[in-house]
Amino acid sequence: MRNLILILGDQLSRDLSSLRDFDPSQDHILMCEVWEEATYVKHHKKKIAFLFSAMRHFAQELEAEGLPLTYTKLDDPDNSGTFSGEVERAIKRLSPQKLVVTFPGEYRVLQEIESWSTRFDVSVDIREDDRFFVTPDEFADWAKGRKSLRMEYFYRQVRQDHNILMDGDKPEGGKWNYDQDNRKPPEKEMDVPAPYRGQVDDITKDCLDVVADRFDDHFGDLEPFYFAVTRDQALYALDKFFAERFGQFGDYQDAMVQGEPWMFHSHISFYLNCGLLHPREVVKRAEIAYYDGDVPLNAVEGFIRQILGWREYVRGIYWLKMPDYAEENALNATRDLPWFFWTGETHMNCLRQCILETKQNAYAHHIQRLMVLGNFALLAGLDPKQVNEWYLIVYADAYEWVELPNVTGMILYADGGELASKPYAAGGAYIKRMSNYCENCSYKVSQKNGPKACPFNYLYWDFFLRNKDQLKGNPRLNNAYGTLNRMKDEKIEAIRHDAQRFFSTLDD
Ligand code: FAD
Ligand code: DLZ
Ligand code: SF4
Repeated sequence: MRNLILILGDQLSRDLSSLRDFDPSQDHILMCEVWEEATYVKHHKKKIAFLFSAMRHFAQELEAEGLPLTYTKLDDPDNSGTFSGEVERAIKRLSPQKLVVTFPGEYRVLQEIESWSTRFDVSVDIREDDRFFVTPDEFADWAKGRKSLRMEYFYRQVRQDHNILMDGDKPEGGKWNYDQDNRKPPEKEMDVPAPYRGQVDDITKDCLDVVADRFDDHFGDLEPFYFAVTRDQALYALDKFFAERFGQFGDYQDAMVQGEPWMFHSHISFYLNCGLLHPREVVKRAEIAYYDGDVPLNAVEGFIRQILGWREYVRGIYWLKMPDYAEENALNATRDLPWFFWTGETHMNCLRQCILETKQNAYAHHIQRLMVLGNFALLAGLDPKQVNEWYLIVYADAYEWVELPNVTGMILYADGGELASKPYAAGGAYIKRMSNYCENCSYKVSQKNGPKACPFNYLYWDFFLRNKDQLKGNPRLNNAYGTLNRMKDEKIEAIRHDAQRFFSTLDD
């Protein structure tokens, strides 16, 4: 046999680089559900069911095309439980000349793959994952010699290089970034369209049964299950976004409404990240919708910035900085993750809503992840390792390449400012402006101190006090430290006292 092609669970694309020269007469595909991948962190039940079902559907499509394939299910009696074990079994059985795999999404998996040529005495061909616009080497070239690696400059470069949303050599509309127009607070009454709801077929039903049986102790609600699990379904979900939500995506990108977990977001990260949708096609279609006059510029620019900018940028940072990036803890944060991150049992209504929605859907939209959950993790000084593990577990779109920079860099400032120019810290006023959570909270957002005050209000200042030595030199924090310097001693004492009281209840 010529090539054995290993397709990982987040590589479910027919035009994957490892499949490009596939010859059914001499090549063979291997896909496997393995215990180690499902448990190295205890992924949300819905995430496992989603990925197993998407993998099984993809394998079925390849087989229907006549491609020879071995698929190991989780409960196959001979399943070794690891990628290495399954590759070894397949090599023994098929004696391939070469093992081919597309570059994986996690450093941990890359290391494992790189060990196979010596372990199994086989040549291993690791191919570029060209589903991304920018390769890790191209990102490293861009980063070389730069004092700071800001997303905005990277994004402009990629737009130019790929001629996306450009008017000649100028950005469409004259500005690179319409972020200022992406911050409308929610209206009192909002008509949010219903999200995509897929049907559970027999394949998905089997996966739900496996997860219910084997992963009962994992976090999250398994049912109702409604994710797309095939490319056709994912394309339909994308169409639905373009038709029903895209027009308002720009305005309400940062808005949060109690009982509306999906808002005007696209809900395609799960599909992009596992390969059912391709970033290039999504960006192209968004651009066409704008030039057809279907959506305003602030919507299309905001959407494309997330995919072409942030998504590519965090992947670049990940591969540039690993493995050290996973160990970063610039602010020496050591507090344990409070138990309510798993139960939602807190009186802070914003946190409760975001955690319970995460539990139900394996999804929360960006501003919930960043400005509610992330903001709390930052202000409370939670241990980066534990926070990273939580985010990797709970979201169906989470793989380390995208999760780690968002957590370590964007929310925790644990990389000391390599990704974000200042910590994304905010008091309760921000959450009040951008949501209606405060209306149903037992804390008072207008109160700054005391047992009834919104904890974000005093935790905000306590954070800057606690981290003064590391942060005071940052020019973007001059206002915050200026205010602190002018603060009366009694006020500082009250902040510290409230924070201590709050933390003592957390530590209980
Ligand atoms: P939309 O709001 O509709 O955005 C469109 C697409 O842009 C997304 O599908 C996603 O592919 C991309 N995107 C947007 N923001 C980012 C970003 N910051 N980084 C990378 N891609 C982005 N995204 C993940 O895909 N996996 C993760 O594990 C993940 N962890 C996150 C952790 C934290 C702390 C934060 C603040 C953000 C995280 N994100 C992650 C980014 C973002 O929150 C999600 O991509 C987004 O909420 C997915 O929902 P959506 O598809 O409706 O996105
Ligand atoms: C996330 C995940 C899970 C839960 N299970 C599997 C699996 O059984 N088999 C598989 O091939 N991939 C799985 N994945 C996705 C992998 O963790 C992912 O491919 C690697 O982390 C590389 O990004
Ligand atoms: Fe959250 Fe504070 Fe508002 Fe309560 S008052 S919902 S804790 S921001």
